[in-house]
Amino acid sequence: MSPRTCFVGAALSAVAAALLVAGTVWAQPASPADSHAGHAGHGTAAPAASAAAADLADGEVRRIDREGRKLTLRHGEIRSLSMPPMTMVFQVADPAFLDRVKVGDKVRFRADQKDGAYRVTDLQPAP
Ligand SMILES: [Cu+2]
Repeated sequence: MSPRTCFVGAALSAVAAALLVAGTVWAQPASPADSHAGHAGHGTAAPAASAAAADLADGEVRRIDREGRKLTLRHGEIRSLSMPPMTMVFQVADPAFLDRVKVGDKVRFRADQKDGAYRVTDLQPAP
């Protein structure tokens, strides 16, 4: 009686072990596939989001030149222009931008390069 019970117990634990192994084997291909899908999702979502965010650079207003229609900004990286953080003078596409901000304001802005000069094409208060 006792050996038989033992055998059944061993058989059960063998089955359990097999299921455990099977479960592991089953789980193995599933989780890389899942994380892959997760990465793929990130891969499509992140560039779109960062492309939109990359357009807008961070800046802080250092100087406003209304007559010259210029704005001095200390800015973070401007990816669209491949420009590292620095303080520099920008022309503004619309002089009205200069009325929206004051020295010391944190802003988000878009800039392009036209005829060798850098120009702010969009300016908004930083969120
Ligand atoms: Cu710059």
